[in-house]
Amino acid sequence: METKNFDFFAYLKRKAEKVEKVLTEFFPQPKGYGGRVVEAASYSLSAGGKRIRPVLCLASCEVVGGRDEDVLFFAAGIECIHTYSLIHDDLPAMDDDDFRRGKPSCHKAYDEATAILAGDGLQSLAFWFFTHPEQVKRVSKSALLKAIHLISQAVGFEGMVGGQMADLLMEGKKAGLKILKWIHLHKTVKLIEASVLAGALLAKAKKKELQALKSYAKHLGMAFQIVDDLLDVIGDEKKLGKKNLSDLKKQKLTYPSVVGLEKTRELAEIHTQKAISALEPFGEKAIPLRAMAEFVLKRVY
Ligand code: GRG
Repeated sequence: METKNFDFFAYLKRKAEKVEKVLTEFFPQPKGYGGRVVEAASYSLSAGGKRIRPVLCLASCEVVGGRDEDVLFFAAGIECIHTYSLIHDDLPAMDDDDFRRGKPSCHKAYDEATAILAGDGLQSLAFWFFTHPEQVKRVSKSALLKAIHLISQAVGFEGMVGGQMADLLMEGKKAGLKILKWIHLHKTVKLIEASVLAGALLAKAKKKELQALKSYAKHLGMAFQIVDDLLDVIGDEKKLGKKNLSDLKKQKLTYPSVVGLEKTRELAEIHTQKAISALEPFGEKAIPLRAMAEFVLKRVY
């Protein structure tokens, strides 16, 4: 399985555009006295994210023989959940970031209360997309229920929210690899895993296919988070110079702060390789998913 002749960026663009179309056409209008919150949500949603999770959902549907059209609304809902998590993560009570997706973060462009509500509204909107008649009519009801159940768990107390809580609790504290892995698995990996599994479930994947995709997604998610940690360090080095970096990174629990830069790079490569190996049963059909794993790693090389 080679990705040399595969234009991954064209693929990503093509798939992301399909999701974008649904998001744009079906996003609520900012009307009524509460229209400001819709504007704020729309501001963050259209601020230029890579759309990795919805595209993964489409790609895993495709690898087991499904069609994009059958999971587009579901994929749109996944992006709403992801964007809600970023809006809330940027709040002063959490990561306190002034910028997101290259633009002022939601609470900076609007205000904190509006940003909280925009995140809340996007989370509800996700379930509106998951259960939209256009989605319901295209797939088996039991598969759809399973996919919704899976996503709910992945982003709730036993997933992203739990991971975020642990991350906040560990701020400024010393912790080892075991805790770090747990945080990343819950905060980041579970939603990526659920995006992949949902796409496959909705396309009636077989048990063996789901197992392989679960392993792929888990390793891809780990590589994604480790690379994100590395990019943070690289970005901070550029901004601050190396000597102030150790002070800054004391606060944050990241792979480089726990295992060092060299081991972090090594782990990113190991997880990427494991993700790619998990795709073997799918042969050539898995080229887009393989290219996605390579893309994640390439962001730091
Ligand atoms: C607030 C409940 C709650 C959870 C927040 C998403 C999250 C959990 C925290 C974000 C912290 C962070 C930067 C984690 C690294 C992985 C990650 C989610 C990166 C951002 O995802 P991309 O690169 O972003 O897919 P775009 O903007 O392209 O969608």
